[in-house]
Amino acid sequence: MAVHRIVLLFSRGLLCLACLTYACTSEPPGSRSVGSDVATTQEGVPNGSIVNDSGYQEMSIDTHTFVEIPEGAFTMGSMHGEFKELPVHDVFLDSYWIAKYPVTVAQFESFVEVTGYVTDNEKGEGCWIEANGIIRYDLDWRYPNFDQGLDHPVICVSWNDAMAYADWFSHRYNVGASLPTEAQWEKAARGTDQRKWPWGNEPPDRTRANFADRNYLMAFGPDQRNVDGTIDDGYPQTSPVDTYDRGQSPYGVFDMAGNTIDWNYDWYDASYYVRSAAKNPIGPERNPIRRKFEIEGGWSDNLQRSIRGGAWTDASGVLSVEEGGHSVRSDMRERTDQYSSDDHLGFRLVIDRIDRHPRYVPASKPVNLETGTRDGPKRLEYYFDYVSEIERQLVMTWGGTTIPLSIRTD
Ligand SMILES: [Ca+2]
Ligand SMILES: [Ca+2]
Repeated sequence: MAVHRIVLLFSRGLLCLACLTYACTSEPPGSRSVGSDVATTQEGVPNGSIVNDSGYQEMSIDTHTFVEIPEGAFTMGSMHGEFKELPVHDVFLDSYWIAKYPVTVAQFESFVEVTGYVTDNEKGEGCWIEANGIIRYDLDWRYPNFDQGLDHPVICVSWNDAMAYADWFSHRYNVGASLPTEAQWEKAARGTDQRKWPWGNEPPDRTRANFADRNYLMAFGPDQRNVDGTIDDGYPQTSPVDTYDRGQSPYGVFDMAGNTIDWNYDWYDASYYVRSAAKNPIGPERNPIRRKFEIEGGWSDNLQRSIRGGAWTDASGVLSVEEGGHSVRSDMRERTDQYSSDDHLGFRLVIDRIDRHPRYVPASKPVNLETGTRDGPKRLEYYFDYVSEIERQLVMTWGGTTIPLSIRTD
């Protein structure tokens, strides 16, 4: 039995525990109870933690490193992006610990070796391969159409897969791990001063982030995502998670801009900021909109989850609306069906004390909304047209005009 480094606690001054082996996993997944073997310093800081170069507490759980984001308010959303980033609003968050890096190929491989876990991709959902603009059913996280080092972020994993990893991690180390809420993610990325990118307001350069740069352009040619061919960030696809030292967030968190876009916990709702809770928001209870897919007939649950931070396939974020939401700006919001997998979509963990919504499992697996290629078939075109219609109406509503939605929201 392997011995692991000391674990953990929940918040400075709160409960803490030294957990040395696999054997301390008797609590159910997601448990917030960590026992009474408190292992803190006089100040309540967990033993084994350090102060990182940015001045924030950092602790290790096995191969995972977490940074403490102190409690307090920050300003979420932006005036320089798309309408779904509005309104700009203040949010108060309790302290939480967010992973310093995305989950790597090596870490996911360990999880699969121990559990035998099979991803949604491998169960038949396939993985979206951006360069080809197509779902591939013969590729998975082990080989997503290009070589990845073990220290690269794992990709071709769904939201369900990411939550399964979080459950396993929670059980194994007796902590309450999950995916970050949108608010937790955004605060960890941009801090409290409304900066556009984790490092500040200077546009991304070769030392800050991995995005669609000259290498991407040479490998795949121009596409609709505004490739910046003047910058060489060193990578046409994913990069090691600790590559961009100068791209760290104010808290010392890596890869919040680019490399892989991160799954967030929240159901995606373009208008959520209008009604978001002021403290510890966790997203809508359910995605409020059910969509009608005439081609399939009947109704399908909307299973879109929020994704944040942009990827190696995305624009630098210097542009605003023209980038279509696909950029590495820290306030950018995007979404993907929780069953789908992409070759530029990964995840990182968070540890907190916030109760989340009950896990939702659809009664029957809805149609795969993104089956097909970028140019067809018809179903995919219809899907994107439909989302655009929703968003256009929201803009008009916010502009002071009440527009009856043509969508049903039963
Ligand atoms: Ca790149
Ligand atoms: Ca990222």
